Amino acid sequence: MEAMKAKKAVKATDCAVGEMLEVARKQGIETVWDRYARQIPQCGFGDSGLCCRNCTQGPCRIDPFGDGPAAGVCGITADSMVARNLIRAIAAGAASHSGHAKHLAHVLKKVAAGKLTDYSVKDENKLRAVATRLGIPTEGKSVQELAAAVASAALEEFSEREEPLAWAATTLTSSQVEKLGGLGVLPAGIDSAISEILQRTTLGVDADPVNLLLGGVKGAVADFAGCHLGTDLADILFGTPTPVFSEANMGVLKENAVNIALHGHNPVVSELIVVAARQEDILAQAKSAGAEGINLVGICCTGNEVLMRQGVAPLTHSLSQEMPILTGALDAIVVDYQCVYPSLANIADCYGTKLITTMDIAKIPGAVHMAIEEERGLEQAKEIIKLAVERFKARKGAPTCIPQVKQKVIAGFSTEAIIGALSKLNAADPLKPLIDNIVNGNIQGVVLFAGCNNVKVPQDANFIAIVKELAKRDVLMLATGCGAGALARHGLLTSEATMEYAGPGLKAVFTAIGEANGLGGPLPLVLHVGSCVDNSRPVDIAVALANKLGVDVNQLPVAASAPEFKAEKAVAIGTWAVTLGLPTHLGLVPPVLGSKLVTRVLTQDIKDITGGYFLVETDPLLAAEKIFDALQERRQKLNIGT
Ligand code: MSK
Repeated sequence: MEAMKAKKAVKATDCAVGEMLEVARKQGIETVWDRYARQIPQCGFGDSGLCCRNCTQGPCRIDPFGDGPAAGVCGITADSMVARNLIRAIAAGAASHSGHAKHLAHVLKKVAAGKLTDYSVKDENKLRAVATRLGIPTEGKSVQELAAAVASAALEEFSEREEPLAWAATTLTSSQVEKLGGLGVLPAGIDSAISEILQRTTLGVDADPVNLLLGGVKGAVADFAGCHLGTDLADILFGTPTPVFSEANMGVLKENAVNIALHGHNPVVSELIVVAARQEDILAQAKSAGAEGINLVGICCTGNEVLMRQGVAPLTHSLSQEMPILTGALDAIVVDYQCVYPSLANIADCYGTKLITTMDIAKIPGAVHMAIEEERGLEQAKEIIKLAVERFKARKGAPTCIPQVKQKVIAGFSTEAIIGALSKLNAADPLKPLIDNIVNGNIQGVVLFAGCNNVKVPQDANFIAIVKELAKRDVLMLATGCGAGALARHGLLTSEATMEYAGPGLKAVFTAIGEANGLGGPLPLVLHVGSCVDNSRPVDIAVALANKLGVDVNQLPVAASAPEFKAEKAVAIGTWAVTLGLPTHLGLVPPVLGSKLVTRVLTQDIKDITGGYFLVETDPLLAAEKIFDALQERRQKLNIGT
C-alpha cells in the first residue's frame, strides 16, 4: 500500500519535467496533472465501458455488479455496449491515421501534377519500390508519372474498391491475407470500414458483441493500411530515414536562439519550416533580432518525423507538452493535428509563446491560425518563423528557466535502414544474421514499444522499467511515437545504454552491427523506428522474416507493448497488432471490464483465431516477465532453444 501511494505521488520520471512542475506550482499554472486530480474519482461506468450515449434516450449505464440496470433503454446488453464503445475508438483511431495519410496522398498528387514548387519526390527509389509492390508498371515511367499513379492508388484506398485494400493485401503475408479474407475482415476501403463501424454501432443496428468485435478488427486492418500508407508517402515525399544523431529533452532549448517547437503528426508543414529555418534571409532576420540562430525542436510525432529525417531534437512528448512553455524560452509552438492539448493556448498566453495552428480541422481558441496552403507553403513557413522572431525580440534579455537536462539520441531506423545495417554483415542475405541470432539465442525475441504517455502512469516509468528488464534478457527492441520519445529522454536510444543494460547476446550482436556500420559503438539499446504511423515499419520486417522462414507472423517470437497508452489511435494499433498475430501488452486496463465476454475474447479466444492476444499487466516488471514468457512460448513451438 505504501509503495502504491508513493507510485501515485510521482507524476513523471523525467527530471526536466519535474523541474518544470515545480515552476508550475510556484507560478500557479494549471497542468494536465492538476486537471486529472480534479477529475478523481472518474466515472466507474465509463471506465468499464458501460456507459452509452449513442442515442438521446440515454445516457444509459449498466451496473457491472448486477445491482442496477442490466440493459440500456433500447435493451442493449453490457457485452454489446462494451464492444460498441471499443470499436468506435478503433474507428476514431483509424480515421486519424488515415486522415493523415490521405493528406499526404493529396500532396503527392499535386506534386505529380506539377502544382507545387515547395514539395517534390525526395526518394525515387521508395516511389519505385511502392509502385512495384502495388503492381504498377515502373519500366520507362517518369517520376511524375509514377507519383501520379501511386497517389491515385492511395486515394482509391479510401472509398470502396472492388478488391481488398492494396496497402493490406500487398504488405502482409499471403496466409494473413487469406485468413483476414476468410474472416470477412479485409476491408474494401478505409473510409468505408470506418463508416461501417459508425453505422453498426448506432441505435438498433449490430447487437451481437462478437460480430461487433469482428467489425472492430476490420476497422483495425483499415487502420494498419492507413498507417502503412502514411509511412510510404511520407518517405516518398520527404525521404526514407537513415540513422541520425541528435539530442533529446528540454535542455536542447537555447536561451539566445529563436526556439520553435514542431508538434502534432504530419510532416507536411514541419518539413517546410525546417527548409525555411535554414535559409539565409530567415537566419538574417533572426540574427538582426539579436538571436544566435533558429533552434527547431520537436514534440510528439511531428517531432519524431523531423527527428528521423532532419535530426531535429525532440523536446518532450505528449503528456509533458505543456512543460517547455514554462521555461520562458519557447518562442513558438507550431501544431498540425492530433495529440495537441487545447490547454497549450492558456499557458502560451501566460508566457507570450506564440501558439500557431496550421490546419483548418484543428483550430484552438486563443491560438494564431494560419491555414497552410501547400501552393505557398514555404512562404507561409517563413511567416510563421517571423512570428517566432517577433516573440524572441519581446523576450530577449528576460530570464529563462531551461532545465539542463538532455540526452544523446540515435534515431532514423526505417525498415530500409535496418535492412541496410544488416546487409553490412551479409550483403547477399541481410535477414540471415538476424535469423541466425534469434535461432542461436543471442536474441531471444523482438518487442515493439508503441503508444503514448498517460496521466494515470508516472510519465515514462513503465517504458523504462520494461525496456531495462527485457534488455537484460537479450530482447531486441524497437520503439515508435511517444514511447520512443520516453526512451530518448532517458538516454536509452544510445550505444552507451546498450553497453550498460543489454544482456551478453544482444550486446554482441549490436556491437557487431554497429562496428560494421561505423556507428562508433553498438546499435542503440532500442531502435527508434518513427512516429505512430511508422508502426507499420516493424510489420514489414516481421512479414519479411515470416516469408523467408516459411512461417507466419503469429509464430515468430515477436510481441508488442503499449505500456502507457491513451489515444484512440493506440487502441486501433493494438487491435491490428493482435490481428496480425502479436501478443500485445497493455500497461493500463482498457475500458472493457464491464463485459466478461469481451474481456475473454480479447485476452484469450482471439488467440485461437489470429494467434495474437491482449496481455494486460499494469506492473511493469511483471509485464516484462509476461512479455518474455510469450516470446519463449513461441521459441519453444518453433523448436529453437532459449
Ligand atoms: S503522439 S498517439 S500520444 S504516441 Fe503520436 Fe504520442 Fe500516442 Fe499521440
